[in-house]
Amino acid sequence: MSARKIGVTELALRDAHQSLMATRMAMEDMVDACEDIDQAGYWSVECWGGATFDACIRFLNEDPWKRLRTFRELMPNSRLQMLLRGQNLLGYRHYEDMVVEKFVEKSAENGMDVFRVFDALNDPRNMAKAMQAVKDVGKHAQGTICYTISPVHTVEGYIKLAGQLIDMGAESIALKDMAALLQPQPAYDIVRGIKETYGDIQINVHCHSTTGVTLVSLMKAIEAGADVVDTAISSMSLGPGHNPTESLVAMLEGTGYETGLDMERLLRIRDHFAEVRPKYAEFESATLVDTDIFSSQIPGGMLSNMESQLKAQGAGDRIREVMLEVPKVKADAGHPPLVTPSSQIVGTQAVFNVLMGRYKVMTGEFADLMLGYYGECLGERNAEVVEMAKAQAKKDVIADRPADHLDPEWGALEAAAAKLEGFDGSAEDVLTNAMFPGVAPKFFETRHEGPKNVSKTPAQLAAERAKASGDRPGITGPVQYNVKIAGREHSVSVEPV
Ligand code: PYR
Repeated sequence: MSARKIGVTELALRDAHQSLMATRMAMEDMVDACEDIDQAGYWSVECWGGATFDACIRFLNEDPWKRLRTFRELMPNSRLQMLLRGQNLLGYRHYEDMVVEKFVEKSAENGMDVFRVFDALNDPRNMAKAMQAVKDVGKHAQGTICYTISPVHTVEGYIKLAGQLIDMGAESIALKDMAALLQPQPAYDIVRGIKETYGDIQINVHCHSTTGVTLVSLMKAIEAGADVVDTAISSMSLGPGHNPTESLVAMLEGTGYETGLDMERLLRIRDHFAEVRPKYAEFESATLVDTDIFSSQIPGGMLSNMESQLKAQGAGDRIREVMLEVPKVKADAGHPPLVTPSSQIVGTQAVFNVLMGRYKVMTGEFADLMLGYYGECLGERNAEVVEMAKAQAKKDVIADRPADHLDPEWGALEAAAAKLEGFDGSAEDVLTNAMFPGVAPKFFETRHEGPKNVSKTPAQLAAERAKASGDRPGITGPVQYNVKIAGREHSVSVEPV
């Protein structure tokens, strides 16, 4: 009997560098790998969306729309895939429906094929418009289940959500595990349950690797019928990132499943990123494996955010207290999964609670979360905290779709962009400014200077570290040391690199 083909989505060009190196990878460090990626036989190549758009204009002086067009040109044979935050697009607030339609239309026009649409609260109403817009432009609409663990989240609940996404017209379902919480057995049960309930809908499984258990989860999901799994080439994998593509290929040998990926191409892609990754070392987290996440449920990116907020307040030593506060805040909010933007909203409120007393000061975003302005969570919200949110925000609770409270805004967004120096008159620029009004004006002004590469060679990093620690600069010849090993003196000479 021939092996069942398992599709693979390669993450190196988006989520891998978002998770490993704070989304800083410059386009020039990716282009040389594109031909091999295009020819390796992936089901899709995730290369856009999530935080990459923000990082392009905030840190890299790079036009994200141009990045997409370049990927399209360099990978003509591949399905290009993006992560879309439902009604939030690639920003952090809800946009009115016409803006959602424009964004999807322009993304498709610039080369996008597969839209993985998610909502941080798993509220289908926040995904419906984006999914419809994707279908309207004839592209692949992938509905997403964000996986979390809580007293209100069950296998049956996830299966029911899959049904709602299918009713919305999803061409495939993504099971998205952004915090590496998806253990092998629930991976099996959810995938099996969806297949048994709804027949042969395509299921894509996305796991991070931080807890160390999820390569096994991918195997169990495949045994349960998953069709496509997400991995990152080994030199861009593990830690807060994802499982290695080559390990998946090797794991499947002799199992009756195969990826059909071209190993020679994979090795070339691996070698390319093995050269690139060390240049971004200063952006990497030290975490390799962390099983505390099963209790704290704090994804890696969220932890580093909270650490920097605490440090800015001179309270860097209070991170443990904040980590204990996060699950309480999450429960008060009705157990939302922690993913952009709920992870930032819950994390920042946990920091405020620790520094100022529980809910003494609420962020506007947390009050909105408690009052329904981000949508509905599966769990009940803490009624006492809802009352505090009403009093602090001077707003009422809403129960209908949050975007229904927004007035048409495309005209105003066009007018706002038209006033900016460097605005190129395109709908793409209007969208860039709509999503990042605090960053886009400066980017439009400096765009003509071209992209910036913020990476550093290992030698540059070593020199900077030496300077910061007050080492003598300019050592050019060997340095002689006397070292004692097992009581005997040895003289060693160390050459600078
Ligand atoms: C993002 O929204 O950027 C994620 O990667 C979840």
